Amino acid sequence: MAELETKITKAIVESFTRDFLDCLEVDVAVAGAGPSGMTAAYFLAKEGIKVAVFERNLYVGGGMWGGGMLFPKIVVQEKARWVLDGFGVNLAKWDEGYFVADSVEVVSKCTASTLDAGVKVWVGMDVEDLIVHNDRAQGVVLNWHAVELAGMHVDPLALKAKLVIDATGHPAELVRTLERKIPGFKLTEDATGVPGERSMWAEAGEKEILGNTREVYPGLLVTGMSANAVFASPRMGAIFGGMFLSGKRAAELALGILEREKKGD
Ligand code: 48F
Repeated sequence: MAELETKITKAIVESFTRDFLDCLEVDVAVAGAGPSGMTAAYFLAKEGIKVAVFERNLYVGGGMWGGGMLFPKIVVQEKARWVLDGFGVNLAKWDEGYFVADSVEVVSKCTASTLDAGVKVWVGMDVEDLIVHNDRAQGVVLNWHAVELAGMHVDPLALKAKLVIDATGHPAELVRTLERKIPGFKLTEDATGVPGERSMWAEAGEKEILGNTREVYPGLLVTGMSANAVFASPRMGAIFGGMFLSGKRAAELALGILEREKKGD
């Protein structure tokens, strides 16, 4: 009696538990499944790095679905084209140096490539804090987004990561959490806190984002709009090349750090 029902339940609970336990120790934990976080995860996994992405929504893609003002189109510039080509996205030439893609296709193919590269993506989970020991990020603190929304008092769970990437977009949530919790937290010598992104200037925002993609605290890197928010660079609106290139840059930086730590430097 009721055998199929319990079989389904067992399949879900056991496979979830197995996968979650497998993620208790990862090389890199990424908060946010928008373009920058997914791209960072993709390039890391391609190098054999164990990566898990945590996304609070029940769907991935961040700000890509809505293109610009709900017109579901993604604009990228020539220098970022190779990333989308790598995901197998069809790009239509728009003007000299600019291309347009369908946002549903970009999200779907970017996600498929990332999963195929071996990244584990968790949805419905908030990264609500970091594990910080001895002035270094050591992992992420997780709770169900539904719990956060309901305002229920439920303690989180946590998992260990050698590096964490804040790809939470415009709010730069992980960096702001550190700012709130670590007395004297400073991004740079001359900065007193997290200033937030500046008003729109597409060209400057796209130009500055790669330099802003950095390790901002031992063990914590920023990518995408989070990088521009923490270094007071402009937002750029619905052009996405910088997001993909910033994700790639974050992956390169993370690889370098992991490599140095492995050698014991
Ligand atoms: O916002 P989002 O797409 O960030 P991004 O990768 O790309 C920005 C562009 O979409 C666009 C733009 C283009 O020029 O400016 O806005 O920088 O993706 C961020 C994802 O992180 C999730 C959020 O739901 C979104 O899907 N997120 C935010 N905070 C958390 C989180 C958190 N604390 N835990 C888990 N997920």
